Amino acid sequence: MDFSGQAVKSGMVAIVGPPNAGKSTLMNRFLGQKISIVTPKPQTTRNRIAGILNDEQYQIVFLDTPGLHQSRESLNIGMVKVAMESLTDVDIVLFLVDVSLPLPEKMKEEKRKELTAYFQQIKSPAIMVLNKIDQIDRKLILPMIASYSGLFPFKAVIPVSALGGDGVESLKNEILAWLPMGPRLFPEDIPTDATERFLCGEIIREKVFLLTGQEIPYSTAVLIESFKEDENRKLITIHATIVVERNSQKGIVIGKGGEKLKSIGTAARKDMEHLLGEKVLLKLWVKVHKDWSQDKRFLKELGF
Ligand SMILES: Nc1nc2c(ncn2[C@@H]2O[C@H](COP(=O)(O)OP(=O)(O)OP(=O)(O)O)[C@@H](O)[C@H]2O)c(=O)[nH]1
Ligand SMILES: [Mg+2]
Repeated sequence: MDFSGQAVKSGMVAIVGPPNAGKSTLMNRFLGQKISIVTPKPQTTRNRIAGILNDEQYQIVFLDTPGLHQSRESLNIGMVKVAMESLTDVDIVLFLVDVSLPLPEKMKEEKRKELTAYFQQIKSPAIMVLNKIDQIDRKLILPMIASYSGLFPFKAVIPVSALGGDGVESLKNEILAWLPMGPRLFPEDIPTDATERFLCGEIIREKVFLLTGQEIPYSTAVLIESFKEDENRKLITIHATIVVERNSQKGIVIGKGGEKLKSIGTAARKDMEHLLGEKVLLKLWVKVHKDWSQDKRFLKELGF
């Protein structure tokens, strides 16, 4: 089907909010496929990633963003900047919070101020999304809606479970009610603006988040060194480097007898094969780039 040129409901919808609120889970749920990586640890997402939902009547370009938080670290400052920019230059803002955490009136003064300061930066119609309602007693939902409605003129406050799917259809209808008419911003057959290379790097990062502890996930970056498909696209060979900040971290990522690196590689390869629909040969290296997260040039390479 060719929808090109036709005016439909079309626009950019930023998904913003504190780390770990479920932003990436929500985007994947809308798309019905995994584009963004998801882990139980905060600050998983580092870049802005578009997920594009097409229908005859609309094209919604969701923008998954890094979690909003306060930090003095160069990498984190870069991540928050990406998210803050998404509060302004979009058609709709979805501000996501985790309802299993304290309500605004129960938050520490400092936290509440931080939250409301983010709201003040919003320049587009905004919808407050109360996520993880599967985690709380249903009776608490109405008072919660009242509580968040009082903080900012949200167009709507919608309770959802990004994980289970509850409320997500209502949220989509609310988005469509506020989306302007216009041409599609992307061809209708691509689910994301991210390259396969980038997504494969993210998959490796996800496995490092899931399979290592303490500071390792936050001290890790992934570089895809080469990405080659053979002629018939029967096999894709990917060479990647896991970059850490210190020698001791390199040892942890590799593990005893290389076991840890092997399990990261196996888990990543499976997801890559699912994403690419082909067999993947994945070769991983671990390299120390001392204090890379403070190195402006390296951060630029990573998109900051
Ligand atoms: N119970 C429950 N868990 C959820 C829900 N949505 C997300 N989660 C979980 O919350 C954790 C964080 O989810 P993410 O989607 O990575 O959160 P995020 O906001 O993208 O996090 P950052 O990228 O780190 O800012 C994961 O363990 C998810 O499975 C939900 O509706 N209910
Ligand atoms: Mg995320």
